[in-house]
Amino acid sequence: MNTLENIASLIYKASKIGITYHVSPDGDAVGSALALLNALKLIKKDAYLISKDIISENLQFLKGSNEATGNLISPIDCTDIVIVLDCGNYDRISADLSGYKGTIINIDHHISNDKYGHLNYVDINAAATAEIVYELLECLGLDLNEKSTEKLEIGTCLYTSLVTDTGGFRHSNVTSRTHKIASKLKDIGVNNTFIYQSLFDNNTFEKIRLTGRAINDMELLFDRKVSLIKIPKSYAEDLGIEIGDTSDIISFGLQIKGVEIAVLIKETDIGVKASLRSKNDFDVRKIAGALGGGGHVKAAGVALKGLTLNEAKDKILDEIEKELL
Ligand SMILES: [Mn+2]
Repeated sequence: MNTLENIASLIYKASKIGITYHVSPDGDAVGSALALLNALKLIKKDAYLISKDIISENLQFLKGSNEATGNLISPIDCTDIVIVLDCGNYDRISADLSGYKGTIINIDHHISNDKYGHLNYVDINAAATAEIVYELLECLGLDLNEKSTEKLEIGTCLYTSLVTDTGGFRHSNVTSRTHKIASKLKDIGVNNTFIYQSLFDNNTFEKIRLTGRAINDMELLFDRKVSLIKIPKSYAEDLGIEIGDTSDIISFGLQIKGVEIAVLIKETDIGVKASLRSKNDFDVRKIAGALGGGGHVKAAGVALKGLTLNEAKDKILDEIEKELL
């Protein structure tokens, strides 16, 4: 049975537990994973992080983030369960599970989740995977009303997930549950200002200049309903940085009056990565899905391997045109 109670009892029976998330982990992936990691250690479980990725700098204030070295990419021997958080598809797991014979538990909130686990708990009404992790911690018997250093560290991870996956509590995925959990976390001393500043008021000058250059080249298409931002690798190279996370850059595309869909495409070593956001009813997951990607109704993405930026742009605009007509 795919219930949190069952997952909790499996966790209690297990001695060695691996935790992982989606590749290029965002705030929710990292916050959920580290909240669970710290909580499992607190209940004396031998838990560890499996990660092909290194955690981005603005998330390194979270306890346990240093465990993602990029070196441990498959489960260690005798791992009873691997818990995959915030990851909709097997191919996007930031771990190599090909030789793994144990139990895979998939905990997620993406509507496009493939249910690749032996146990799958997918709650598409959760604004962030951290909401599910919070409930799982309750099932594990952790008292999240109690103030302690450990609980504060766990709470900081969970709150970070909520803030990042809801755009600072502004997206339509926010429910009363989101606020209830945030409220409980605030009660145990979670510092929302510190978290916000660590996440967002922490950019390098070069990143802001990259943002400026990307915005400068933004195009408005389809009657000014669609904004498009293109980021060639050379932009970042000129500034001596990696392109990195671009979720803050795409949000500028959506801030324009009348724009319904924002598209951001960036050049990578293997092709192009595209992100899509929508303001109202337009389902960008459909666009990403048609091209082999996935995500949520208002936030989706797709990797377009082997394409140039212009080829990727044409493909995406073709799909958008089909849906707009
Ligand atoms: Mn998420």
